[in-house]
Amino acid sequence: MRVGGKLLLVVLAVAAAGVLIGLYAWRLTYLAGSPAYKLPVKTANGHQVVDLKIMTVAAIGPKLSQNPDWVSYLVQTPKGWKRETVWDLPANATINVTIYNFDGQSGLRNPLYGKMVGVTAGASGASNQILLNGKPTTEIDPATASHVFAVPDLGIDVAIRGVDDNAKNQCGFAPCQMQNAHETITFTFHTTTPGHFRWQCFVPCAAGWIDGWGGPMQTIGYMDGFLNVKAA
Ligand SMILES: [Cu+2]
Repeated sequence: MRVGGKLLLVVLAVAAAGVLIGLYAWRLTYLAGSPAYKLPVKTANGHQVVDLKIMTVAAIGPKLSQNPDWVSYLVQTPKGWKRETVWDLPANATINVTIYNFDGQSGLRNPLYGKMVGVTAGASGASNQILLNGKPTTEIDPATASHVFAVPDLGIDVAIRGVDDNAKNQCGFAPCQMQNAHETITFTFHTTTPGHFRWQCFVPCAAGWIDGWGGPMQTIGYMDGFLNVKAA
């Protein structure tokens, strides 16, 4: 074969590999594990507001996943709690978040993630704070963390305190009921420009996986997702 022919083959092989890798990454980030859920938008004084209610559970259970023992996030929709972690949100909007956490305490490896960053607490509007069961909180003991809701590109980090080991009436698997032991976390953040922003948990909470980072920690639809911030 002439040199030119060999070169052409190499170029084609590299291009094909690039396309396959691109498709794999696209599938992983846009499709795998979770369809996108478009949150209902309200308008208050000409400003767009979204109420985002989410739940974190120790085990998703057999009704909502083929991996019933995987740890997971869920979102509240008009059709009930869904294992969907890709959320469509409007740009330049206020997002009021409520997290009901039914899972126990795993602990953070990096204590820095125990601090609340990039969010405000309730009506007071105090920055870098959340309300933990109604109480303004700037950080939690990293050892008590159950999960983290972090959006690195938006500078957001919220540590979610876990349910005490001795709490009564703990939830077995999702969807959990409000009478089950839980912690309630509320906070507000703002979207600005449109974009596709990754969010994820930073507590190595995947029980049974190497260092707690496999399975649900790296699969969209469990401990990771995306905010699709879209122009109105
Ligand atoms: Cu987690």
